[in-house]
Amino acid sequence: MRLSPRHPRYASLRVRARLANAHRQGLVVPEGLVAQGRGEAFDYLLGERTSPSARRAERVAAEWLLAARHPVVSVNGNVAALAASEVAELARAVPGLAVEVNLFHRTPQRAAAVARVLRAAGVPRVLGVQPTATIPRLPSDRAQVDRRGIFRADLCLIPLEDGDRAEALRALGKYVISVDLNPLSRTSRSADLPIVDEVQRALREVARAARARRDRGTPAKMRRFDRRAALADALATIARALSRAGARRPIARPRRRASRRRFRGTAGRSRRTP
Ligand code: PTJ
Repeated sequence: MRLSPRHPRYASLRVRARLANAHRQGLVVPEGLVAQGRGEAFDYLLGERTSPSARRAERVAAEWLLAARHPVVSVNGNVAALAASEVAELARAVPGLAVEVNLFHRTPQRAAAVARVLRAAGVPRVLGVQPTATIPRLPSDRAQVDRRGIFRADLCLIPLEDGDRAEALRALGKYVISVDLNPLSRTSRSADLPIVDEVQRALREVARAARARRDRGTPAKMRRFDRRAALADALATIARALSRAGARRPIARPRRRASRRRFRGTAGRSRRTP
C-alpha cells in the first residue's frame, strides 16, 4: 500500500505498516498489533510527544543505567520491529548495557528473528536466544532468561512489558524501568521508574541523556525518583487533553450544495439525494 506523506496521520500509518510487515515476517505476533493499538490510543491522548515529565524520567533513567552494575534492556517482538536501531544507540551510549531477547509468545524461530534484527541494527552481542535460567513464580515464557543477562541484572529496562514480569523482577530485588504509554497499566504502576512515552522517542531520549551524562565526566548516581508523581503527571496530561477536546466545537460539516438530481426511492416517491 502506498502512503501519502500529505496524509494527516502519515507518521502513525507508517508505524502501523512497519508493524504489519514485521507481523507478516513472523517477528511480531498478532497480539503485538493489538498492543500497538492500545499504545497509540494513549499516545493520542498524551499529544503524541514527550511530555516534560516523561523527559525528566528519561534523564533519570539514563543516570540509573549508567550507575547500575549489570543493566539489561529486554527486547520483545514489538520493540525489535519498532526500535531496533534505538536499542543499538542506547547500547552504545551505556557501555555496560546487556541486550536480551525476552518473549511472551516464545518460539525458537521468533527469538532468533528478534536477535537477527538487533544484530542488523548494530547490537554486537544479543543474549536470551537460548535461555539458561528461569525467573521463579512466573507462569509465562517470559520467565525464560539468560543467566548472564536478566537473571543476574541489578536493573532491567523493560519496554512494552506485562505486569506479571515487572512485579516478578521487582520481587527479585531488581530495579525496574518501564516504557509504557499506559500510565494505568500494572507495569507502569509497579516499576521503580515508569517512563510514560512512546518507545522510540523514549529510548532515543534516554540514549541522548546518557551520552550527555558521560560527557560531563562525573560518576552517575541512583538519584531518587518520584514514580507516583510521574504517573500523576501523565494522567493530568491526559485529563487536560480530554477537557480541551470537550470544550472544542465539533468539526463543522462541509457545506454541500443540494443536488438537483432526483431518483426514484423504493416507495416510488421521488426524493432529493442526501
Ligand atoms: O513479542 P512478544 O511475544 O513478547 O509479545 C509482545 C507483546 C507487546 C504482545 C506483549 O508484551 C503484550 O501482550 O504486551 P501488553 O500486555 O499488551 O502490554 C503492552 C503495553 O505496551 C501496553 O500497556 C501498551 O499501552 C504499551 N505500548 C504499546 N505500544 C507502545 C506501548 N508503549 C510505548 N510505545 C509503544 N509503541
